Amino acid sequence: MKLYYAPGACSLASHIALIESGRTFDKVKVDLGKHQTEDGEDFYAISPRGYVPAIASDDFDVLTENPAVLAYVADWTGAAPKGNDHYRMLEWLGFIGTELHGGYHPLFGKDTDERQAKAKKALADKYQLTEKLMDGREWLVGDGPTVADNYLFVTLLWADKFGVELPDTLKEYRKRNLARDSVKQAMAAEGLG
Ligand SMILES: N[C@@H](CCC(=O)N[C@@H](CS)C(=O)NCC(=O)O)C(=O)O
Repeated sequence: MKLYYAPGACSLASHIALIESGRTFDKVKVDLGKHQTEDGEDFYAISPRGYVPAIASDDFDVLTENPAVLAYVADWTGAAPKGNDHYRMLEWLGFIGTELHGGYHPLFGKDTDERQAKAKKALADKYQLTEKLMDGREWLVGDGPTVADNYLFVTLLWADKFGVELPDTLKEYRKRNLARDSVKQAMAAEGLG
């Protein structure tokens, strides 16, 4: 079982979940600029999509796309939401992937100042919506963290990095996540401070 990741990228959400699963796994760092693994392999030859997260396991030569990878690993943690909560989790994964993660693309790459300012404002609005949808709850689904929280949390690290305005409740939520053992371990393993 292998996780292809880049430090601080969205693959951190899967990394956290893998630690929680208690399973043994190898991690392979990918240079996203060169699309090359740390062993010098062409990452496109491993995963034609060329992005992380990607997982190789007994079940899949390669499995990609955050919602699929996260739902797959969630099943290993023994704490994956069941019944209606399962669909709530998928709903959140869709929202985080498209509305939040997707909103960062102008900030990740080179873009004009104007477009980047517009992206930050749009993201700030989406985080206001996130706060409203959370409706005062500590976690996105049920009583504890799920893979959807891992993914939202990673985007909140990016919010900090790029100066996206956040509601206070999400700053608290980010702190709550930073206090989780699995989050601390994954961040330390990725060399994040
Ligand atoms: N649609 C993919 C997007 C994943 C993605 O954007 N990964 C970024 C890191 S957060 C990446 O690997 N970018 C490098 C690239 O696209 O070449 C998913 O949801 O998993």
